[in-house]
Amino acid sequence: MTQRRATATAHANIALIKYWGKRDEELVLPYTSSLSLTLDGLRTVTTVEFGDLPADTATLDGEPLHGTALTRISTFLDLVRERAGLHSHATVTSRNEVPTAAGLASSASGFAALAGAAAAAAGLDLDARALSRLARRGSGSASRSIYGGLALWHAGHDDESSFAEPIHSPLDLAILVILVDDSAKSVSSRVAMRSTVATSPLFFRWVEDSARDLEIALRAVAEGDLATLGETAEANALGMHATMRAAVPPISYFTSGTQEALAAVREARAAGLPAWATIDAGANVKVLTSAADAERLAEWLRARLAGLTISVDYPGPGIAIDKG
Ligand code: 2P0
Repeated sequence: MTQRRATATAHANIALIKYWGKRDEELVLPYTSSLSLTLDGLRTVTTVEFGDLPADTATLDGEPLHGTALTRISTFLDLVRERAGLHSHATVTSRNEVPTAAGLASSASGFAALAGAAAAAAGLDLDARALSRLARRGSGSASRSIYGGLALWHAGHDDESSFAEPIHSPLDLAILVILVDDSAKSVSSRVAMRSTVATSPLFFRWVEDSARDLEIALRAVAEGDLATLGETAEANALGMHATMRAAVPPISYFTSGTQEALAAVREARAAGLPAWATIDAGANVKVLTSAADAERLAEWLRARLAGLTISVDYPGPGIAIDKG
């Protein structure tokens, strides 16, 4: 058969209102809608080439993938093959480019880039919404990395209604990453989410709070109200981590470094700097601020948290696809 090949580049995103918990594991339908900022810092570049091959193969940063990691890619490629009526296997070559924020390895940029490259290589002509829905099947947060800047992932109720879309705002935002720990996380977010939904008595209370948080955050985004956005984002993230601590057995991604960084962010705020923390499935602390204050805040935090690497990231672009 003729070989079909495409390359896609997608950037990581940080959720300000979080996704945590699936209503449907197969379709990756979340309990909550989420709001994120795509960053320029970390990007994944992925090439997919379908050809006359005995099996799918994949490399990440030059290392061949095996086991669960390869199976997850192959299962995702099956969705693309099914839609394109294609029966051939693929070679997937992927690299993570991390110029600034180490420790931010991201399944969001990874599956967004894989979705874009695989769909284009298979000859599927998908618009951004269809691509967001497809990327969601690989990893929920990848649905948001199709877009640059702020993106809202509507939880929806089925495959069709669960997609992300771009959100416009007068705010010029920035995110600082306080690198507390760059080792791999102890529990994958997929496993941790499942356990939180199944066992945490706080989970459904957080789902309710999250709907209200999203409303407040969207209004703040539209009105250019950074303080309200920041306060809401910080409360939403801390609430998400509280649901995990109440799971059986408890899950905590926080380390003493996380607590120290959180305290420093509170102190920066008390000193009059715009700074609000958010934390994902790991120990690192991300700090929402304005683009105008980002460098000054980074200097302040570096002085307060001597020894920790702090990088500054600005909003990044949506997915770029190169057919050929
Ligand atoms: C988020 N996280 O909204 C949340 C906050 C981590 C904490 O999305 O199982 O890798 O592949 O759909 O997208 C990480 O979860 O999970 C995540 P799957 P994903 O950014």
